[in-house]
Amino acid sequence: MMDPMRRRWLRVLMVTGLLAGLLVPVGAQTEQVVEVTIKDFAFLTKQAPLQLNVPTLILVRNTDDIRHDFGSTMFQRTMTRAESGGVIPYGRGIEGVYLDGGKEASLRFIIERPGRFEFKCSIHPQMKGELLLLTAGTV
Ligand SMILES: [Cu+2]
Repeated sequence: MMDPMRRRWLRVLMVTGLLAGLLVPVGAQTEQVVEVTIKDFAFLTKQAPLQLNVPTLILVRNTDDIRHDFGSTMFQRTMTRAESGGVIPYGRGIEGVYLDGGKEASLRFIIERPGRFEFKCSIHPQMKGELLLLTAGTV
């Protein structure tokens, strides 16, 4: 038989553990991933609405034969880690990444402020897209 004092402590520990689990923000452990495919001079996106203050990874895949660019003014005010063709710029003020035909690139950052997340290809001005952000009302 377990003495009541000890049982009570176990219970306290269990509850504390559960609470700790709940209090850890999801964003501290996971990344929200957005896949963007470039095909026939267009951006195709697959995503759930992006949450603010959660690490975000955008994976861009260029399936065309020619060079494109994935750029957004969002990166200019956000610390961003980009990776494309072995080049890994990091910091604020990154405009975007260039992708040669058949290549992939990734961008990691945290969206800290609400607003529209629009992106474009600077080489082909008709190529534009937008990512959905959760608005304050839906959080
Ligand atoms: Cu382009």
